[in-house]
Amino acid sequence: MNTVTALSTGAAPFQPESAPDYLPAAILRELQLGRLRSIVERAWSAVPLHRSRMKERGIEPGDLQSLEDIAALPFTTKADLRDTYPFGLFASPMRDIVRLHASSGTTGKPIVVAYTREDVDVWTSVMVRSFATCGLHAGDIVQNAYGYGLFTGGLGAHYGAEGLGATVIPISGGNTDRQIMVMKDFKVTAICCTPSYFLHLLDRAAQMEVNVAELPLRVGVFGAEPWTDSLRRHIEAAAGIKAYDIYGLTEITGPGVGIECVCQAGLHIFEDHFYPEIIDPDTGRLVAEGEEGELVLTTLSKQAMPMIRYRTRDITAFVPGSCPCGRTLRRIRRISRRSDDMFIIRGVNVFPSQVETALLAVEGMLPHYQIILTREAGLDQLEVQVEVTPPVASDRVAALESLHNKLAHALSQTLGLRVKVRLVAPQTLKRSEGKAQRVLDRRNA
Ligand code: DLL
Repeated sequence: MNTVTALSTGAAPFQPESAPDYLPAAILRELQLGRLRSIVERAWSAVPLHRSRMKERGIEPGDLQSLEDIAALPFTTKADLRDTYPFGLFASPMRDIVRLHASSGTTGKPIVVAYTREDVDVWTSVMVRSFATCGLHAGDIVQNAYGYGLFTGGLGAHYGAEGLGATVIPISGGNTDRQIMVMKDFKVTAICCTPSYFLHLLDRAAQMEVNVAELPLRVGVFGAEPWTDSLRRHIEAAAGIKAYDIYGLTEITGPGVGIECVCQAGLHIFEDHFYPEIIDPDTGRLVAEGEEGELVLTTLSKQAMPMIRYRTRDITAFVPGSCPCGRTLRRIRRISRRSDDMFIIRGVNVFPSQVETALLAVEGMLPHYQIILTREAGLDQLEVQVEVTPPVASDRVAALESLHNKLAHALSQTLGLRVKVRLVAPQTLKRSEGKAQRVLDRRNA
């Protein structure tokens, strides 16, 4: 038995879609260069922002002679998506676009991404490869508790698990008691959700006197938010499963940019579709191999919305050397944190600036606020404390209550999350002497 077979968790047959995972490096690089050239050509000819940025740098698609030349291309940022909202970075006409997804922007508006039929197929294939990488196969019963909707988690995992030939339970997020009933009664063997939601499921299962470790569940595919190796160990021990880290982002495709294999020694990036670089976030230059920095991704095959050198703001490092699983795809370490102020609550991305925009649109609020993150029964909670103007502070209780409800509604509409609100009197919140510390993260306190 060779190493690959030995590591592929016994029952898992080789998944034909996974062949590109094992390409010799030289062939992979050649494939990447060919795809890079054509995607840059597409971005240049179809997207004015990409063309003007390249022109500013005096570079044309034909200048790309080697993969290293990618460093001459300009970066794309979340601000570019905001400034071209909603469809300004699309490279395909709407009649060729079969799907739109969206994720939080830095203010009230989301960022919008598009997929052609071919893009959905590529996304499905990287999700099939993701599941195969962590040992899932036809015959598995997959409880997909990522949210369905504009968030990419639900549909991404759904298409991938179906493509693999597994049985999908499209239960989406929430309704924890029903999740536990389904997990038990449907003999679920794999679950997909955020690691924090799985913790909550475990807590609730214990209260319901269900011992998850005794169920057929054997694999968890967890992502959409940062988590640690210690949390993995805790989950694996408590649930009697193997827990794998899956990474992705809406701007690039959704989940399926990279995932851990059974060695659990870094996330393999599906480099035939996503070209990774790691840069120093301050200088924009590549860091030395193995050093930590910001992950930058270029989509090598996306038709509807090519992304050139997208600055993810996610901090990681390449894992040096080759993986015992036999895949030649490079690996990154788990995402440890972000280089901006975005935080993630129950898998939903939140920027403090979104909170600010929403609360200042409500009359009677002062721009003094504090965001407090806590964890109750394994579930993340977000509370916004905000000072009200003096006339409001001296208002009747009924008026305050209606204002409270109005703000809570405005915030949940903007963020797509239930938010606790506490109105406080003027001059209550601590003032900062330097950078305001808007977010108090007490989740691990
Ligand atoms: O979270 C896509 C996804 C869905 C990934 C399901 C994995 C599983 P967005 O909502 O656009 O997309 O959020 C992307 O979430 O830039 C990271 O900051 C963070 N993130 C995603 N996966 C991980 C992970 C989806 N495994 C943003 N570890 C990214 C740490 C993660 N952070």
